[in-house]
Amino acid sequence: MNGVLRLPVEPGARRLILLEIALPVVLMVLGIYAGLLQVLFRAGVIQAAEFGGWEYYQALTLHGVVNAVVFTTFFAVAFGNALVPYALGMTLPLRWAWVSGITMIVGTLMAAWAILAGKASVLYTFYPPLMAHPLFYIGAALLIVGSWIAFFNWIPLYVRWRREHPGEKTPLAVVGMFATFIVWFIATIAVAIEVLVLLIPWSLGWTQEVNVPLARMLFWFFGHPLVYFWLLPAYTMYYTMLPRLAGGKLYSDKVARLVFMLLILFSIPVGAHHQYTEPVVSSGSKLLHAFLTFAVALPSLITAFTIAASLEYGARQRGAQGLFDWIVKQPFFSTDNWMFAYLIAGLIIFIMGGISGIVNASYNMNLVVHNTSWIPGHFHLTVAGPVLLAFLGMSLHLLSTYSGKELRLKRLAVAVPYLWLVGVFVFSWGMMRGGLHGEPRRSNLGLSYLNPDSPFYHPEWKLYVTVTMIGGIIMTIAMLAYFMVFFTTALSKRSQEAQVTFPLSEAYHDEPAGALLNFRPWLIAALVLIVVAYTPMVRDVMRGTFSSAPGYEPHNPAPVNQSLEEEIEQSATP
Ligand code: HAS
Repeated sequence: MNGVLRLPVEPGARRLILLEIALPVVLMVLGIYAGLLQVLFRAGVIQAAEFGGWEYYQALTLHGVVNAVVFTTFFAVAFGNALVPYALGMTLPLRWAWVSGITMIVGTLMAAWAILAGKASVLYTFYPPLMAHPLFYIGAALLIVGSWIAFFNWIPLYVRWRREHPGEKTPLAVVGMFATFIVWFIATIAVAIEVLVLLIPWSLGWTQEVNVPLARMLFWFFGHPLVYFWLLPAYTMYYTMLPRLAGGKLYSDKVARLVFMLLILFSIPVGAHHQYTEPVVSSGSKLLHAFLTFAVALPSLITAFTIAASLEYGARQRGAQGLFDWIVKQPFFSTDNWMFAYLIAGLIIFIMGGISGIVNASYNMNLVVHNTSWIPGHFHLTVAGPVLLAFLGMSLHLLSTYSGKELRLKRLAVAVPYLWLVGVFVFSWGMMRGGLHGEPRRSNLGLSYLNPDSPFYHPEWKLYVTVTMIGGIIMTIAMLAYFMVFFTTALSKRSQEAQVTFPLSEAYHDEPAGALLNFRPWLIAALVLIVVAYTPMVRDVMRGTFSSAPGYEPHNPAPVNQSLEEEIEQSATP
């Protein structure tokens, strides 16, 4: 792209970033295959016994962990390792960057072994009393620690940049990536406590039981900000790159900074909206978290208008007239500008993802949809919408620039996001309609819902599970096309020197940003809000009367630890 700064890449940084992109893409081949099995099973095309040697929950765990946790975390670190030094005009300190990358890889391999060996079929939420092999938890902890090291490695760069550029605004790309990792760091402290204090000692047999409500509260303290950790790198691309790809400028740099700060403020204190149906959480806590959930939707609503204004400005620069001409004048199918397709398709999907999120957040409506297939419908319109497509697009950009290889099969590359868009809309329609008719989110009794022998036999869901399957097949085809583009490019000959370059946008006008220039007040306000929102939750959990449970494996229904059952039997014996 013309006028975009191109910088040479050190060989160490080049190898690291390519590794951090390629490893999760390779694992994703398994993750996508496991997703295809789910839709075929729901529609009754295959039975659970036909999961290619995997057990149902094992395949579902693989699908969620690889696609939603491993791919996203590696991507965010690789993207930050490339973007933060580039935007600051500095080079990445390599020693700690490698320590971070190796820690993440070792952790991922440990967790992958546990899942593939059938010793960690606990899904990506790893709720106790489902129990996994200790290596699964240790691997997850290492993945997190590795990502922290990457973040800590950028901080000295930023501090030096501030010293050398007094009075200048921090580049917006750096604000976006720091917001991502501030949210991630705070959120992962809770899950680190859950894993280190509750789950690892329990899975090693050092403790006999685990406090389930406490573990769930700690998980959701992490689990909701996790979704903004996924979303924020995509927002960084929308604000800092999409306006330029659309031929225009960012409509308001100040509003972009406000959005990032609001996401630091509101992303965390909302975990109870995943626990509306849990009796241990008081209605007061649920109400407070519900209000805060509506607050966290605000930065996304602001984003919708700011990005639309930037797109309109770009199209008018290229001659769009009248009220709606700017919509059709976007470079939807440009092969020179192929990343635009990934970002715009994700945004279109997110309109429906956002609406379904507001439904979930509303207590009364949540009671209708909770634990039904509506919820996977919602999250495929969010994490598998704007997030996945932005990450896929950027992974191709990083692959191409860091390897010095021209992107291959460009037309196919542009088709991928639109094919995915069609697939995910069809899939989510099936899942969400099915959910409204009571189709469960995840349950396995060995037989599909369309099998008359299944205790879950529901012929009226046939339409929904069939539509879901069609959507899932289209999504799989889109991913096969992506893998073709990725691997064909990776295996092609180098055509130029490796370089780092991003199409960073200019702002429409230079606005004073005041309190938005400094992270500190927002960070302090976020910590205060967390204390306000979580003090009553901790009190609720501590007051709960039924708190501990022995371990359980879904495909091995006898509790791993028999003590509670024995206790119940003994107390029943006269
Ligand atoms: Fe969510 C459950 C509420 C956003 C992911 N969510 C989940 C789960 C996941 C997930 C994975 O309140 C399941 C967890 C599990 O396993 O149990 N969610 C919300 C709300 C939002 C929201 C209020 N979710 C996300 C995002 C995710 C994500 C983002 C991933 C990245 N979610 C919930 C709730 C639950 C939940 C409850 C629990 C449900 C239950 O009972 O279990 C909001 O942040 C959404 C705000 C978004 C908007 C949309 C703005 C639109 C934009 C596009 C503009 C388009 C343009 C294009 C400009 C308001 C920015 C123009 C087009 C042209 C052609 C020019």
